[in-house]
Amino acid sequence: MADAGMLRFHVPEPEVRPGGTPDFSNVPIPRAGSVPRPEIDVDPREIRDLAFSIIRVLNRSGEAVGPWAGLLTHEELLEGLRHMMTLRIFDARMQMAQRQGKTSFYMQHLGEEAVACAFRKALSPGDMNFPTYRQAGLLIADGYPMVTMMNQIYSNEADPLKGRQLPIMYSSKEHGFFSISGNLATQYVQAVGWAMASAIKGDTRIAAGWIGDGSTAESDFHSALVFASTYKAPVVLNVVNNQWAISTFQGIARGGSGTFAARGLGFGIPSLRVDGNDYLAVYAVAKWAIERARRNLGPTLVEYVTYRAGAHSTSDDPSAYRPKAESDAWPLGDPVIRLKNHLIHRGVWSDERHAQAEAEILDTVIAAQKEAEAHGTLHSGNKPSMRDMFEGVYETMPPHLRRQRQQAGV
Ligand SMILES: Cc1ncc(C[n+]2csc(CCOP(=O)(O)OP(=O)(O)O)c2C)c(N)n1
Ligand SMILES: [Mg+2]
Repeated sequence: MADAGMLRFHVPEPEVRPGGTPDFSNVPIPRAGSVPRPEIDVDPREIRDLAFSIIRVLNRSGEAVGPWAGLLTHEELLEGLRHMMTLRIFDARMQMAQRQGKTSFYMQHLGEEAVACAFRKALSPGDMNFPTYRQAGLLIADGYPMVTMMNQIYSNEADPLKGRQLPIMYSSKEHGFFSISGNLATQYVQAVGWAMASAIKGDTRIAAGWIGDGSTAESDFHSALVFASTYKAPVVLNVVNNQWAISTFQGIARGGSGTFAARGLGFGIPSLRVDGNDYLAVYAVAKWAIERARRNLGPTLVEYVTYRAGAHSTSDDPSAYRPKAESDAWPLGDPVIRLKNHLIHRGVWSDERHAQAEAEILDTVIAAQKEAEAHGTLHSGNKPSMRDMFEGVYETMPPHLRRQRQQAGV
């Protein structure tokens, strides 16, 4: 008999809870090199499979294989490795600074370094990112000064944003890093709008929108896809699937669609999944998508399959919702170790040189930290003026703000 009677709805459940044994055996991982590389001007209907696969270049022996390999020189890869190592060490120092009370808040990128670092290398100067809080790699890989990032984190007198933004919500027009909005998914509509404006102006600059797996549940994600697909906006739509949205596993936002990339298919947007822990694969797919945008072939949706190895933020404790060793079981490994092994395999790197580079980078980060702390931290040193609170929003300050500023005596 049919199941009549009381209605039910379905709440997806993660496979494993804290105390359980991590298990990713249900995550299909295609062989490196096995996914074809379509022509840039391919008809999106011919590559629907790519929304359900994972493009990978680095295999388990550290070799770069398949049609997406071969785009970067040794020097470029060594630079990429240095960017990821810098971001990781920067994160470790700032995480510690938060524990020491020098800032109220910090967010790490542990395990996800390849995504933003490699993407940045595929962009051209003038292109604009609309990032979330987990893409500081875009700045590091573009040579943005670490001292300036730290000044922002400390909200000190040299903070270019004058203490008006949450720590880690950087902003740099020159480095193609649009001011971060804490309201997730707004980045998507803004990126599509900026891209359309660039086209309306007859410019050559493209935009990149950034979103996490969890935030794809926001309606802004879907609205952005409507506009991007209808108007063929010159934009790359990045979904960073790091498996978690704070304590919520990715199965909730993904629902029944199979993959996040598959969300793009209903809009006719070419949608690719890529190994987010593979610097070479991320770069190759980013290059492909960016070239499509630049050649007026429209938007591309890219899902980066990765894993958030650290806590969501300094306010989070992942042991409350996932097994402690889950990140060790993640089948796509660690992006820094994988690129390191590849470079060793190519004969241009070694464990000794890696250890030496780590020590050098740590020295550089500590020197930047000293310089930033000389300008002050959360509880020490000079602060931005209270007057700054009233500036920078309106071209002409409205009377009610002028009154408040007078009342504050600044
Ligand atoms: C619109 C909106 N809703 C809720 C939040 C609160 N919030 C901050 S981070 C976060 C989780 C986001 O997860 P995901 O999109 O997967 O990004 P990740 O942190 O994993 O990079 C939530 C719900 C927010 N900042 N904005
Ligand atoms: Mg996430």
